[in-house]
Amino acid sequence: MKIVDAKVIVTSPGRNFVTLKITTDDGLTGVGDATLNGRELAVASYLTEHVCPLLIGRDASRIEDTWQFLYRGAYWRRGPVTMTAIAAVDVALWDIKGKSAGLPVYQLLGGRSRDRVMVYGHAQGSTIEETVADVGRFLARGYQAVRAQTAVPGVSGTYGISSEPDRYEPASAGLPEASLWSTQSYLNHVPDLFDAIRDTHGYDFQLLHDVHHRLSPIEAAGLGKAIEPYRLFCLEDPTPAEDQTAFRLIRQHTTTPIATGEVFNSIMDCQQLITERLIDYIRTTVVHAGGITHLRRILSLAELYGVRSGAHGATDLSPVCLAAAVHVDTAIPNFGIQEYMPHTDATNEVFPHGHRFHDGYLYPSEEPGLGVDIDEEAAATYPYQRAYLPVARLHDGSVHDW
Ligand code: GCO
Ligand code: MG
Repeated sequence: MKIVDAKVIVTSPGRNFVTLKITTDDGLTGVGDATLNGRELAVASYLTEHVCPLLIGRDASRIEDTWQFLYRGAYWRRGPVTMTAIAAVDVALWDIKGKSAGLPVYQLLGGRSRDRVMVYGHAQGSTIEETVADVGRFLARGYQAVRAQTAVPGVSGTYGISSEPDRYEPASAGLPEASLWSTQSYLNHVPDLFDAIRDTHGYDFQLLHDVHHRLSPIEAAGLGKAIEPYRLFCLEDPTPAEDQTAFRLIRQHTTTPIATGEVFNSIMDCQQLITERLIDYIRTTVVHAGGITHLRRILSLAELYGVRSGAHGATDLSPVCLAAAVHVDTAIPNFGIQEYMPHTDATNEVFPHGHRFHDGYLYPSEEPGLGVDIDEEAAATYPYQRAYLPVARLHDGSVHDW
């Protein structure tokens, strides 16, 4: 089973996606998500110029060897661009292996550890009252877990708040938008949000919140401590994630569970966080952490230390990534939760898929392989549009952390 073609498809059905499609000499195809939000063409070019030529003629069944070849065999390791490209190859090869075996990918990973995958949806609002009402909408639809974000007074364009129901778009076309950030306003405001949510909806569901890496370790420790009474499922990305020792300080002060890692691309990025038990949920994903092969290694290490999965699943992770994520979530023993922001109709048209959402849970496709494809004709009707995530600045004009 030799690889005869590897092509990169860039499409923008409402937002940019990069997809790798691999074809074998016996006519099987596999797809892998290669989308790196705001840096899409860097991965497309890494694949086209440097990786695809290496794939032609290789045995498509040698997933592990191909991973080792692309990672260990290259002098320059790690980094989001490289690891997203390797992930795309890896996932496409798992898709092909599933198709050649006639089995859905979760069966290749050891079969079901669970019947369904709990997800969290995104409640949001421009005021606390609006967000509380939005949480109610999710609960009424059967969600077991809801992430709640609210606009911060005096912080124009708070990230993650949009007028669209159920989702927000993380990037916008053109050059990066400037958004204002005030830690003081945020910390003064956000505990009232959890208070109002628990007061209105009680404690019989999981509540989550994302800080988007905006706090210092001691600010995060204080927030975690202040919101302990509201019993969050997890507080996500309290501080810039690459500073692993910062989490020691947070841990010393609070029992609020901590999730981080959506920006990580290697097991080295989270080794200390896991082995020192500094976090509770690891948010690494198939697309940004080296594919199913590498993500499984991270999750196996995490299992040993009682850390559970909490995979990133915003709309910039394509339905190809989500399909793969649901297979992994279904199979692993230490699943925690899966983020879920539904894609637009245009995106779903470009990526027909068999995984399904129902009543607060995702179910994997039962088709052989990943159970997702790319409709190349539809994809071609949505040309790439340069887009960026916003950049946060403080009142004095200086750039702040993401
Ligand atoms: C989340 C996120 C997203 C990311 C975005 C980056 O938890 O869903 O933080 O909003 O910022 O996916 O590309
Ligand atoms: Mg996040």
